[in-house]
Formats: sequence, C-alpha cells, structure tokens
Amino acid sequence: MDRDQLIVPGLRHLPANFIWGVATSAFQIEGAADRRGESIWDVFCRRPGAIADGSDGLTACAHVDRLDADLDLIASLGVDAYRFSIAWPRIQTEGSGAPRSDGLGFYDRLIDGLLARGIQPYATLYHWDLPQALQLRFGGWPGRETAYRFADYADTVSRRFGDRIVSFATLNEPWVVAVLGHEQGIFAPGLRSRAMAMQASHHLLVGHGLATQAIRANCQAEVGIVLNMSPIHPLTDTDADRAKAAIDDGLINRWYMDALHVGQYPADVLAHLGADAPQQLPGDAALVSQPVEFIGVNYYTRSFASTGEPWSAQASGAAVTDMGWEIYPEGLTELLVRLHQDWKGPRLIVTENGAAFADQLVDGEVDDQPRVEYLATHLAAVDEAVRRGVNVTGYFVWSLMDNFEWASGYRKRFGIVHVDYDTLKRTPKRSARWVSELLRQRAAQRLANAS
Ligand code: GCO
Repeated sequence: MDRDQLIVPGLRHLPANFIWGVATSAFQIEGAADRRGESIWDVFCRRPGAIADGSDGLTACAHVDRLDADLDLIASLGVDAYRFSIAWPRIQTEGSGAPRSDGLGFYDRLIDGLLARGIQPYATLYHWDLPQALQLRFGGWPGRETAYRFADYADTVSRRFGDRIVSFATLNEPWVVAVLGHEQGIFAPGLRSRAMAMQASHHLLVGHGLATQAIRANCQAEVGIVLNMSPIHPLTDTDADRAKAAIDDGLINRWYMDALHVGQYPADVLAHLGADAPQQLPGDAALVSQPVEFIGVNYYTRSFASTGEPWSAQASGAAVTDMGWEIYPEGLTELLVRLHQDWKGPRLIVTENGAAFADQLVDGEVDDQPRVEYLATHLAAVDEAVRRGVNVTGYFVWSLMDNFEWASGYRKRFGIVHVDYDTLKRTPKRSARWVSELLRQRAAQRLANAS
C-alpha cells in the first residue's frame, strides 16, 4: 500500500491534542492466573458450553510475562495512550483486605514502563473480572456490599497509582455486566434474572459513585465511566418495533446516561420493569450522578429492535464483521451527536472501536484490509461528529492484540496485532502499520502547523 493510501482523507476536525490509543483488558490478555485470585470469569469458563472453544483466561496472551516486549510493541505504534484494566483479584485476592505486593508490583512496572516510553496510562478499574470470593460472600453485584468493596479497591489502587495514572475509568460497560451476566446468562456469572440484572446495574453505578469519591480523595487523575452504547433502530416501521426500539434504547442507553447525568432512571423504563426495577437507597441519586470528566463510549455497530427478535437483529444483506455485527460507521456519528445533544454532558472519548475479522497469517503477514477500512470509516465518523460540534477528545482501537473474546474464546480476532496462541508470538497486522503511519502523519502535520 503506498503512502498516500495510508492517511484517512478528511480528518480535518479532530483537535491537534486528540488522544490516540489502543485498548485491552486484564482478563483477556494477562494470563498469570497463578499470581492472582480467582474471578467469576475463571469459574464461568469452567461451565460446560459457556465458552465456544472451551478455553479460559489462565494463559491468554501471557501479557504479564511478556510485559516489556508488549510495551515496546505499543510504543512502536506511535500512540499517545494505552487503555488497560487492572485485575481486581490481582490486587486483592478475595476482593478485600491488604493488597498483594506482586500485583501492585506488576502494575507499577506496567505504568512506569508506559511513562518511560512517553505513553499515557488510562486505567479501567473494573473490566468484568470480579473476585469470586465476593460472588460467594455477597452474591456479586446484586449484593450492595460489593459496591462498598469496590470503593475500597478503588481507594487502594488510586492511592498506589494515582500519581502516575492520567485517567481512571471506574467501570467498563455496566450494561454488559448486568444484562449479559445476570439476565441473559451468556457472560459471567451466568445468571438469568432480570430483577437481579437491574439490581446489579444499580449497584454497579453506586460502586462507580463511591469509587469516584475515593479516586478524587487520593489523586488528580481524571475520572469517568465507559459505556457500551448503540443507536437502536426499529427493524420494521411498525408501531410494535418502534415501541421496542424506544424501550431498548431506554435499557441500553438512557438508563445509564440519565442516571449519570440527572440521577434518575428513565420513567418509561422503570414502568416497563415493574417489580424488576432496582431497590435504591436515599442518597444514591446524588452519588451516581456526581460530575465526571468524561464518558467513554464503546461503539461497534447499531442495533435493531424487533418484537420478533431479541437484541441486535441485523439488517439483512448488510456487510458484517466476523462477529456478525453490521459495519455501520454512520451509527457512530449518530450516537455521538445524540449523546451530545440529549445530555450535554462531559466530553466523550471513544474508548473502544474495532472489528473482528477472520485474519489469516500467511508467510508471516496478516493482510487485514477490511479492518483498515473499518477503522478508517469509523475515524471519519468521529471527525464528522466533531465537525457537528461534539466534544470528542480521544479514540482507542479495540484491540491492541488478539485476545480472549469472552464467550467466543479465542475464535474471534479483534487485534491490530496477531497472536499465535500456540507460540504466543505477536505479529503486527497491516492495520497496525496503517495506524502507526496515520499517527506518524498526524504528528508531522502537528509539527508543520506549529512551525
Ligand atoms: C466489550 C468489551 C471488550 C470486548 C470487545 C469486543 O466492549 O465488549 O469491552 O472486552 O472484547 O468489545 O466484543
């Protein structure tokens, strides 16, 4: 691919100080399970049929034991920042009490290694790997005590790392944790109760609020939360599908955005939930809706609502990724503009965007042109949102490297770096070269503009 094909035409509206990054999560890449406590995902992986290929995260990409080489890999991309998550069970084996010195030591090395390479550490406190001991003692997130334990964990982490972490996200995707984990049962802990899911959702947000207070007491890092959101379109133009779209939008988008901005859950959703609506305590609303510096937006595709289909029915004939998700970059512009217009909240960061494709390593190369095109079109969609007045300040590619894709195991590859799971060899794909060339050209443009 020659150079002039590499830049994304038209990225004229992203600010010069726009943050460019790549993202991962602890359970999906770290491995070294012998040096942390057990999480609910370790238990879920042992459930027959839970994971498509019967795999687990015990080894994953063995990132803990390949830290320096992986830090060099991240630096080679030319990114400004790296979004990673801290494994709660690697800090507190059973989710409470004195922190593990080996766990603190690992994240010290990770954070110091990033800073030494000029890369800003963006840490997520919770990316789904709840200590199993809290599931057993308090029932996990449906139990309010878990939110208090989370605040204690956030206090421990922000005391230790808050002097070097640029940005803390308290939670990654509370909707996925609550609904896929507690209502649909397809993620850990594999429960099937809408009432428990909605109570978990509320306690996750209470935990977010308590953790935000703990972080603010300990350091100057920015604080936010990461939400998975999508435009929800009726599959057909019928009253039934339009009504379904309104409620689905309420459950996945408005539930969190309203709670975080105004401290109230949407009335139509509460009515829809009836007896499954969560129990709240006095003071929860103010706790949940305390100001944060950013909302992280994880976007992959739009969803369709149909009375005939559960979530994310796809438009027939659309181009899709290896996950079966429609490739719909316009949806990212639509979502960002809507979030800006409807909530006028803090600045937005695209904390995850990327795609799985059936990548093939051929003669030491992975030509993932479809992923280059996915990233290029979605970056252009962010640029268009900025042109339309949305304050988007960063974009993180999901993901740095192929990794454990939850219930799909290792069958779905999202990385811009290929991982051979037999040898754990990392091989930058065409998309990694494209990202580093794009960032090289952006840096050159910044220099030219500054001179
Ligand atoms: C999510 C999670 C990631 C996933 C990625 C692909 O957004 O679901 O944050 O851990 O791996 O999104 O599904």
